[in-house]
Amino acid sequence: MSPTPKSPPDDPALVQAFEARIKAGETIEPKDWMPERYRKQLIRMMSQHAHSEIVGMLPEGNWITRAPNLRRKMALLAKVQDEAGHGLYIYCGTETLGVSRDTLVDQLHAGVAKYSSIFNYPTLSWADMGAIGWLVDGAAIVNQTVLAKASYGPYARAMVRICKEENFHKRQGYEIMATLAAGTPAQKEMAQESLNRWWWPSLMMFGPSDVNSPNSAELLKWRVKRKSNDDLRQRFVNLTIPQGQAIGLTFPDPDLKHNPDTGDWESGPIDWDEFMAVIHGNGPCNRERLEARRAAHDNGAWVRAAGDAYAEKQRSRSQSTAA
Ligand code: FAQ
Repeated sequence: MSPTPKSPPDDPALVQAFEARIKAGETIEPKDWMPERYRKQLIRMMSQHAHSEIVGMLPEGNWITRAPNLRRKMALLAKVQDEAGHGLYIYCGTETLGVSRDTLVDQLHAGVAKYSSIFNYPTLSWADMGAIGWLVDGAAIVNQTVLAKASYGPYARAMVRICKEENFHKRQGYEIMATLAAGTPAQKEMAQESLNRWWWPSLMMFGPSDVNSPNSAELLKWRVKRKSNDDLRQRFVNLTIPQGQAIGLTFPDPDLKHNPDTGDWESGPIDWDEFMAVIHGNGPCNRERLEARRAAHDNGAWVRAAGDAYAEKQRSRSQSTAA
């Protein structure tokens, strides 16, 4: 096999002009010149994000048929559909960088693309629908509100709309948790047990600590990221602890303490070995998630074939009317 051709090095004058635009707070659009490395970093990050939205449908989709009443079922169904929409916006945004959605989806199915660690944990109880909405969507909002100011226009614009929808998701989840926490002792216990399982993985969603985050420096320099992983994690902790306390739940962190000088809630150590295992394919549900995605793709082959046949029919019809 011949080696992949290397892109020519970027012209330093163009790089300088590009960085001046970033510094001036301008937005970069698909047809603008950009360094090859900027394009590659965006494809990496945006495609992982899109895959996360799509794989993220699985843990909650698992509970649609078991929702406790019609109102909950409708809300959960709508939420899971929203996540599919988010995946599609972000795949479209990634396509503006010159890579097709098919290529990205193939990378996911081949196990070479990452998606968020959080979706490799199982959903064991109804309370997990509350914990995911409250914590996972809550963490996504903290991260994505900042990405709505990212230097790449299509990504930033997708985030604005996505964040609006994530806000509903978060409230939907928090309401489930609040209802369970105010219910019978067994319901409250279900909510607490779910918080215990989801708390630490939610903190891991923000990525490795800043000292171990190889991509951050470049992404911060090019204003794709506007805040570091640790800063965003801290913001999420500060916002979330009072919300849990307000509904009478406790956090599974014996070292958690409020620092009156900084105003921060300080957490105990995160288990980075667990995080590494999960992002390298060895979390509790990695294999199951990928198998489910591959099966969904295979089972949808007839829909894609029907879409192609329809498009072909439309094309030949418009050609014959034009002739
Ligand atoms: N999981 O150098 P860094 C959602 C990887 S959407 C897996 O710090 P970076 C909505 C990272 O890719 C959730 N891998 O990386 C929803 C890199 O590996 P690579 C998704 C992770 O890019 C709710 C390596 O570790 N959101 O939840 C994770 O600067 C409910 C080194 O890390 C986004 O994707 C992780 N948690 O910062 C849907 C937001 N963390 O690529 C359904 C956009 C790190 O070099 C239901 N992404 N890695 O092989 C980002 O903001 C960033 O990419 C970070 C990582 C912050 C995730």
